[in-house]
Amino acid sequence: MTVERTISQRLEEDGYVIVDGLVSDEQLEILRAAADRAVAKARNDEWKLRRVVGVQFPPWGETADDVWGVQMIMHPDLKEPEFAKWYGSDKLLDTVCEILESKEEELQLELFNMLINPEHKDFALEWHRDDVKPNVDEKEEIERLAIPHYGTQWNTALYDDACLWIVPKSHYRIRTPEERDININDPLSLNMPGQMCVELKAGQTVFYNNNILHRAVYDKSKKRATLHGCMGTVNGGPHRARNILQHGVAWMREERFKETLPARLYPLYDNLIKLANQNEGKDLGFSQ
Ligand SMILES: O=C(O)CCC(=O)C(=O)O
Ligand SMILES: [Fe+2]
Repeated sequence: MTVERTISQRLEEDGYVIVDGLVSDEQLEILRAAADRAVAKARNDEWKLRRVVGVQFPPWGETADDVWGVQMIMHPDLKEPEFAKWYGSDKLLDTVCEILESKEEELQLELFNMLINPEHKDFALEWHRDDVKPNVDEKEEIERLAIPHYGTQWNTALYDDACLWIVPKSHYRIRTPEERDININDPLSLNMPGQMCVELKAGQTVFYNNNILHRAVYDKSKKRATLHGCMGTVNGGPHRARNILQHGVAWMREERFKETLPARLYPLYDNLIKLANQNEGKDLGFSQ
């Protein structure tokens, strides 16, 4: 008899896990409408916090011919409170607690963005791990991969999405010589050994370890609106602080942001503000 693995076991062992049912049919319609409005603002320059086509990592800068993501979708100036409502929804919070094996009072509100298809030009991200640069030596690679995350990251597709490619089970091990060579010398390769496309149906979520070897391919003709978020725990300390605070969370300190949140998120919000206060003025090594 085979024993079903839990979602946290699957995430731990495979580096990713696909979960159904975190968005109800009703929420899907509401979020799609909010996404359309937010995407229009990002494309027509009304919303400047966005990922710019041609640039893989932040800073993305102020000007854009085309965009592949809308940043900070809970920001009150975007005026789309449904995003925060869903970020604080029961099923999502229950699942995050299960994945992190944490009590809810230990969770911390973090980032919430949206990944979209470019309008004018296909775009692709190179093979990467979010928190380890390609050219590090084996010693540094193993050290960085061993740092616990104290958090989880996910993509929730509002439309069918086949943009993300991963190498399953690559999240804790150093790269093989072939992977390393592709990662450094041919990072847009479509032939990474063991690669797998993460195919999501509308409404499905993939939680993934962001140090898994991954890349993404964006087709301008295929509509994408995929919610891209993360939550951490208060045990993450400076490591988590570096990941989150480098994105600029000053706007989150404002009372008018807290007022848009569902009550279940208040303790998570307070944990984020505590983290920001504890790390104020510290050099967290954002430039790595
Ligand atoms: O588009 C995606 O699903 C992945 C994005 C990504 O890897 C990143 O932003 O670092
Ligand atoms: Fe990434």
